[in-house]
Formats: sequence, structure tokens, C-alpha cells
Amino acid sequence: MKNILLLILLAFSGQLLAQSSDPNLGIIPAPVSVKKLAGEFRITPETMVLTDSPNHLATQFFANYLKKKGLGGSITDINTIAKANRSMKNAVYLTFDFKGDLPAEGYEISVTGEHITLKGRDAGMFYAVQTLIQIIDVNNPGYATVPCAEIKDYPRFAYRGMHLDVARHFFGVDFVKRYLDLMAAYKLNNFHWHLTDDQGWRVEIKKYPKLTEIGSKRAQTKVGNFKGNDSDLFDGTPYDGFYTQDQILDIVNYAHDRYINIVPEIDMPGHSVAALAAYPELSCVPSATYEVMQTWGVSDNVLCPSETTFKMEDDILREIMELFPGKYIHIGGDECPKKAWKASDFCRNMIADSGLRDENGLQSYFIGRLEKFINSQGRSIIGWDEILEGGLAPNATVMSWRGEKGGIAAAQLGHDVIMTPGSGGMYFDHGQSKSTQEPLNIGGFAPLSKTYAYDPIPDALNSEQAKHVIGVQANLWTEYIPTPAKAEYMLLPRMLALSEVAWSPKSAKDYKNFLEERIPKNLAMLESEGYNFRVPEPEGAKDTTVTGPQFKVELKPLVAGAKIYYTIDGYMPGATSLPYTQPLLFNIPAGKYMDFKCMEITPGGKSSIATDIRMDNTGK
Ligand code: TNX
Repeated sequence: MKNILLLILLAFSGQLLAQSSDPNLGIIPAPVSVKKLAGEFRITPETMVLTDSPNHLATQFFANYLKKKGLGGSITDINTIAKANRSMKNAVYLTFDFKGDLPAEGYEISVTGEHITLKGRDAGMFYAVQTLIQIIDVNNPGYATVPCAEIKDYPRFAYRGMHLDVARHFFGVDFVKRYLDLMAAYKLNNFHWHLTDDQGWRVEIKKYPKLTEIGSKRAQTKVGNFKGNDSDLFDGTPYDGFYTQDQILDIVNYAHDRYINIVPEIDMPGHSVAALAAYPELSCVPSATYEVMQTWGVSDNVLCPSETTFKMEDDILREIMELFPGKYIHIGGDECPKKAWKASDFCRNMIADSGLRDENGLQSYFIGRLEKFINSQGRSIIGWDEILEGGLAPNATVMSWRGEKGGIAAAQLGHDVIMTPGSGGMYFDHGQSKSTQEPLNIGGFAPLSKTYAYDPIPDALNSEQAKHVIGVQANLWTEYIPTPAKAEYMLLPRMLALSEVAWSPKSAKDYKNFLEERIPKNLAMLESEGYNFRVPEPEGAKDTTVTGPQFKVELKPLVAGAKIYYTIDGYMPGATSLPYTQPLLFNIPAGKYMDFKCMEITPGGKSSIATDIRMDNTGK
């Protein structure tokens, strides 16, 4: 009896501990402030949803969520209830109409044992709902629980971006929607859609049908790592794909319903071989023929700054602006070698006639022309940081990708800037560890910790200049990402770190809490939603050598419910190896070494890479 009591007590205190250990209640991105209170609210199918805006997107989103989870979800307009009866128990209030201000996109949540109140307007209410969904525990039959708390929250940056390259590999409508779902859940609000590149043109343009008829197809694709392997192996498989304008509009609506703006990119004047394959007259050698590229890298074949090109680009951009209602149109501007322009009489004459300094001046002229047209339509351009070379177009926003240099220079010139430096862990095509077990990637090294540690405001900027850093973005270039499963592997969990970099105040950032408390919970949630992700190696496990006669191993899985398996016989660990359940102490005889290899398997069966701690007592 005593033992049973003790067990119950232990279980109970364990539960209390589980509840109280995380000051952020598992929420990603960490809110501005969370005050935890005792007790919980229970959502049952009878729980009422009471609101002054029944048709609002955020209200509908929440009601649909409840329906999906079998928790009721019918909405009642609070104005249909007599004033005296409006304060009800067992209700979730979504209050849009209240006195006073909240910061832009901000919200407040109050959870008591009797009701939940969400306060916010538009995006703010949408984000209140996203936060609430993250703290609803649905692992109970017929009801869900929400811990009592007061939460106040608003974003650090207005532009919180995630990019997807659909040119190198094409991703269909369903995947793009899943991507947008993820972004919305983690409060990212700008989807940078890289729609064209040397290897494929992926958006239907009615006036120029060959862009997709020819430009969306390549004969085959390079096998293996382009940079590390010039063996000229190709897969021999034709590759194609593009979005019709109807599909684009469908996705634009889908994003809009999730408070996500889409920034479409038509990459010019470099990265344009797919367009040249369709319309060679866009090049400086109109008689030449071009093939949609089958390899990666940077091509010397670029658009010619001719009137033919400007006319066609204006037409293309006009259709793009009809499809995408947002403020920003991304015109690329990156990696445009000047070889073709140097070899062209037309370009040389143009430089002389227009009093331009050189080919960089010509590139500036090119971008400036595009900007003028786009501004005349009431929109603004974004360009990669190369658009600084030769002089910046007057109203351009700069995306700083080659480190922060370009972003710093642009902000000092008074231009808006979006930070997305590869060197700051913002390139999700880079490797997530140095293990040879990582799947093929473009190189680089961007582990979760590095992405998390990135601060988009460089020290070099004073506080006035820093205001021009409107936000931050991570990029998913897809040269080596041919499938949705791999895209999700590269995206997750790093996108969760990006979300915190973009949203949370610097003072709320805490990597230990993020990694050990919130990542496990969120990854388990994402697994139950069917997402793929890179399973982090267990906390305490890494490839390393330790020396001495004795070594203690202490590990923690980083996905809730995951199990750790290990070997000490040199073999690869797996589900048939020894399960790790408690800290282990190893004694290594003098002159010997032993390898402690371990890996983690999630409840859904995903495996981490295996790591090897060499316990070395050879004295060498
Ligand atoms: C550079 S980032 C590029 C892309 C590649 C990427 C690979 C940028 C503006 N240009 O074309 O896909 O590196 O990491």
C-alpha cells in the first residue's frame, strides 16, 4: 500500500514537473511573455466558441481545427446573446472588438478554469489561434486540456520569410499548401516563391506560352554533387512541371487565408536560361539556341538588356502582378556573369551611349528599368544583394544573402533590408551536421544551433539604420532536394529556429529551453500531422573522442516519446540494439578503447543519424 501511494505520488509530481518545467509552455516561437497559472481549462464538444466576428478567417480557422479534432467547433455570434448572459463558463471567446491598442500583429490570451479569451485583430487574432492550438493537449479521449496562463505577444520583425525554389525541382500545389500550413503555424508571413531559374520556368504566362511549353522541361538532371563530382553522370529522365495561373490563384488565396503574403520571384537578368531556351531573342545572340540546364551552378547565358527583353519582361511582370496582389515583386538580380555582355557590340554601344561606367552600370540600368515599371504599377522590388553593384535602384529592398555586408550597406543608404545570410544559418540547403550519414546536400554547415543563434540586426548598424532591417528569411534551394520528404527533412526543425529568430524578442531566446523542452513537443506534433523532419541526435550524443578510464553517458531524446538505442561493440545501432533507459557508466581497461554509438527512433519510426563517442583509454 505504501509503495502504491509512493508510486501515485511520484507519478503526480512527475506530471506537475512536466507541466511546470517549461516557462514557454512548449510554444514556438517563444512569446513576449507567458505567465503560468495553476489549473487547466477543458475543451469538450460542448464548449462554446463565442465571438463578435463569426466570419473572420481566424474564427473560421479555429472552428475548423476544433471540428477536425472532434471537439465541437460551432460558432455563436456573441451579439445574438443578451448582454446579461454573455459571460459564460465553458466557452472560448474570440474578441476582435475591444478598447485600446495592441502592437501590430499582437494578441493576448487568457486561460482560466472557466474560459479562454483571445484578444486580437486580424493577423493578431490569427496568431492567437496558432498559439492556442500549440498549447491544446488533445491526447485525451473526448476532451482536450489547456493549461491556465496569461500570454502577451507580438513579433520582433514585420517580414518573416521562408523561401522555396521550385525551379531546380518542382513542388506541386498540395506540397506548397503543406508548406504554407507550416509557415502559418509558426507565424511566418512571407512566402518567397522562386518560380524561375536556369533549370526550369514554372509559372504559366499567357502571352508567352513557350516559357512553359519549352522552359518548364529539361531533358535530364545531373546526378550527385555538381561541385564535388564532374563525372558527367545524368539520370536520363526528362523532368518538368509548372503551375497554371488558376493553380497560382488558388495558392495565393490559400496563403491569404493564413495571413501569408507571397513574394513571387522572376529571376533576371541571370539565372534565365530556361527563358532563353524558349525565346532565344532575349539573349545577346538571338540566333543562338539554348537548352534548359541539366546541371547546377551559374550560367554565362543571361538576358540581353535590349528593348525586346524589356518589352517581354514588362508583359511577364504585368501578368505576375495580376496574379500576386502583394507589395513586393522579386526580380532576382543575383549571379549575372558579364561575359555575354562584354562580348556584345550592342551592350558595349549601350554602355557608351548611355554614359554608363561598365557592365555593372548596365546591370544597374537593367534593374532600374524593371523597378520603374514595377513602381509605376504601385508595387516595389526586392533584389538579391548583387543589385547594389553599380548603384542601387532608388526604392529597392535588398535581400542580403552573401553574408550581411550587402544588407549593412543598403541599410546605411536608407534602403529596406531582409537578412538571409548563408553564413548565418539561413541556407536550409546546407548540411545539418558533419556526419557522412546526412543525405546529399549542397555543402556548407547550418546546424539547428547556428540557425537559432542568428541575430538579424548587425552590430554595425546604429538604431536608425537598424530600423531598415524589416526582417529575416531562410532559403530552401532545391538543387539536391528532389522530393517533398527531403524538402521537409531540410526544412525541419530549422524552420522552427527561424520562426523564433524572426518573431521572438531577443530576451526571450533560450536555446536550451528551445531544444530540450519545446523542440521535442513540436516535433512529436509535426510527426502526428504527417510531416517528415530531421530527427535530432539525442542530447548528449555527438561524434567525439573522450579520454580516460571511466566515462558516464547521459542522454535525452529530442522528440517526445522517442527511444534511444546504443551499441558498444562497434556495430551500427538500430531498433535491435540495447535500449538506453538511464545514465550509464563505462570503465575502459588501460590500453583499450570502446565506441559508444547511439541513435534515436521516434514513435512514428523516424531515425536520427548514429553518433559515435569514442571512450579512449589507450593513453595515446
Ligand atoms: C546561390 S542565393 C544562389 C542560388 C543557389 C544557391 C545554392 C542566390 C541569390 N543564388 O541560385 O541555388 O546559391 O545555395
